[in-house]
Amino acid sequence: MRTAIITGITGQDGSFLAELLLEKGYRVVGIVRRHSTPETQTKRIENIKGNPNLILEYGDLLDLPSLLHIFREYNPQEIYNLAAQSHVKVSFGQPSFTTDTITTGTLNVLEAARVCCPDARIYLAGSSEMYGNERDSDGYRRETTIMKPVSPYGCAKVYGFHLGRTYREAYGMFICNGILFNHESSRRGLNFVTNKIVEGAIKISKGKQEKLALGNLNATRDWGHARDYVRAMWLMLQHDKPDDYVCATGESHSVRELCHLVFSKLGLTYEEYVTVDPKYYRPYELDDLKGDPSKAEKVLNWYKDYTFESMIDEMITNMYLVVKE
Ligand code: NAP
Ligand code: G4F
Repeated sequence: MRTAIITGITGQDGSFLAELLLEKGYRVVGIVRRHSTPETQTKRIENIKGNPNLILEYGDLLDLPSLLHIFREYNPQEIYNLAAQSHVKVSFGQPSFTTDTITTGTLNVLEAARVCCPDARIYLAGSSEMYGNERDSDGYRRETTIMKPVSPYGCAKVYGFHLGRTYREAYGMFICNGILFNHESSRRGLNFVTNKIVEGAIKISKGKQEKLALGNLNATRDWGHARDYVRAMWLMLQHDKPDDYVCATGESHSVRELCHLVFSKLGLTYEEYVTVDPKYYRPYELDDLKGDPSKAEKVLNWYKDYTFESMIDEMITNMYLVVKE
């Protein structure tokens, strides 16, 4: 039985990845940090918590001894480092914590692996936020596009990316950087724009909320489904050579288009309900994002089950059940 360790298992991606690996017959060890409300912390993995092949261990990316103990005890074949303070706007308000979890956190994971399980294959969660507003002349970002981030979060992710590349070359470790564009689902935190719009529109349609305040409506993003993107993480670690890959849909939509789509599916006109509040603006915005996933499709045979619209449909259906009449 292969063993995989997941940091960030209680997050959106960690929960989908754990499901995928359990289905594939792995023993999954999830690292969970200490919370004062453990009863709500594991909400996203409730459906798999009874699985005998799932083990949860307390640990924190900023606590190197905790990683050393867990890596030594379980001697994993694969490690997926997904833990992070992952909210871009929050990273302007909490730049130190964000930077520490992503930079020192990644360093700790790589060092713990180098000491305890140097042959483990490692996935590092890079982000399209690393590019900032740089893009190729055709508007797409690829593995070769310059990185010039515009947020503390993006800057820290660039460090993690280069650290992964450096450990791969310096120590011959099997390390892959995923450069993932935005990916969403019903498990997305409600302070990210997709689920915030879906929840707001449904509450308005049920008479529970009057208005929805958002920030920049003109920004565009390349939005895919998290279930498709965790499959790409796994595929990267199954390939015979470690490398870096962009995961994206190749399509982008503005926040305004997203509002139109969600509200119109509920029979509403978004202009009547959406207001703009500058408190949701970022000090420095990444205006538009579109990625070219050709390399992952060609080399890893990565495919996507969801379209933008089928993902939004699923999010609306699931949220509709959660928001009480
Ligand atoms: P998420 O839902 O915010 O989950 C983050 C996870 O990290 C949570 O489990 C959180 O634990 C954990 N965590 C935070 N700080 C930690 C620490 N110091 N030690 C241990 N665990 C810690 O994020 P996600 O959307 O699943 O994203 C997964 C990874 O992919 C992140 O690194 C993110 O930056 C990156 N990424 C995401 C996207 C996207 O569109 N989703 C795109 C590109 C890259 P709690 O549950 O206890 O808070
Ligand atoms: O949903 P968002 O907060 O996601 P963002 O900033 O693109 O970051 C996500 O994707 C990255 C990959 O590119 C990940 F690395 C990162 O961890 C995270 O998962 O914002 C999307 C867009 C932005 O342009 C933002 O300015 O929506 C705009 N927006 C407009 N109104 C809003 C709001 N964003 C949020 N969160 N809340 C609003 O009210």
